[in-house]
Amino acid sequence: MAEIIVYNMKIPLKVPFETSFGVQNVRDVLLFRYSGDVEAWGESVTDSYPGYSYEDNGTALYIFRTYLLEILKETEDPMEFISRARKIKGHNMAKSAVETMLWDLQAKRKGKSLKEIIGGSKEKIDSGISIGILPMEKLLSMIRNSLDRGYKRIKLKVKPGWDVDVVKRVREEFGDIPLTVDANQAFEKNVERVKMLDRYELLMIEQPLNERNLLGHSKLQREMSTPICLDESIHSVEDAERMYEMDAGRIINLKIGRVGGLSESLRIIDFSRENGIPIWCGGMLETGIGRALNVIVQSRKEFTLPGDTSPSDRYFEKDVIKRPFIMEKGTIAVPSGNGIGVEPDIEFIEKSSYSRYAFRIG
Ligand code: OSB
Ligand code: MG
Repeated sequence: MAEIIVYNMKIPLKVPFETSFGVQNVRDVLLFRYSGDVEAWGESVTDSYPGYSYEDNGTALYIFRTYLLEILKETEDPMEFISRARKIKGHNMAKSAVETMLWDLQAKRKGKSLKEIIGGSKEKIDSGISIGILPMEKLLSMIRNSLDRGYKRIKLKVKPGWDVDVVKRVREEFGDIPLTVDANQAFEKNVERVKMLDRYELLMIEQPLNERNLLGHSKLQREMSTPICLDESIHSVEDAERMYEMDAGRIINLKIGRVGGLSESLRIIDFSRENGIPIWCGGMLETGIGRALNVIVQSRKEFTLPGDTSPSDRYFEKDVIKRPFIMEKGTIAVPSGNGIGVEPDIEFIEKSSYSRYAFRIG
């Protein structure tokens, strides 16, 4: 007998995370646990509010119990699962949570690390920090701290009215540090403001325009020398192909959940390598479970830029895994144990969850 247990739990963030689409003080976490011959885990990168994408924890749970559970009863092979799940439109984050749990399950049954299965070669990965919108003095002190702790790249969230002056001030204060900005689609009506950022030698400008506006990104890219990086626009390898053909972006932010799982992520990684497109791994304020997957995927040699992958204590007082991720000299060690290589603190998860659903599967 095996069962899937789904947990909802709220974990406070140490520092509020404000983006152009809202402020977040608490991470509303959605975890999937396979409990049978082995224990395996997946994290949905959705949250309680559909600000970054249309998916939220409610839709992810609904899609799981209504459609994905039936497919899971037919196959526990991650690639077979995700190919059968294609008939369900969208809901990539829900699919990814289940698919990645199955990758963990399969790797553990084979007694292998997921790193080995995906052909990862690095033992540690470079860490970058994504800092939300904060009052100026707090922002500057957080950047100072992050540089002191060894982060390899600083990313700032921007929105209209919190853009050029902020970047100018940060450049004045810190000189030529590796710096990027992320607009989360907010500049549709303020394209001129984005162009004004071109003189600050940013490594890239992430997602200035609406996720569906590839043409707009392409026009903007022609008028700027700073590379545009796409995040929300990329849901599949086909989207990456269109980005490349249209020159709508020159760098890819890969998020495993957003593209529907590890199988699709590997296709995007291959496409990036074959076409010389720099790729890096984004983050969604994951707990140690989703974080493990992000760290593992970055063990692939194609990831040449630091990701938005901070250690656990940048986000939470206590992570859901027994040995939280730590950073040393701006790097994080890649888990090499079986599966995703982290041990969830089940007692803590059980006691902290505000809801719990169990589904028997066989
Ligand atoms: O756009 O990259 C983004 C977090 C939540 C939603 C969207 C984004 C982010 C981040 C990543 O910037 C932060 C992190 O996980 O450290
Ligand atoms: Mg982003």
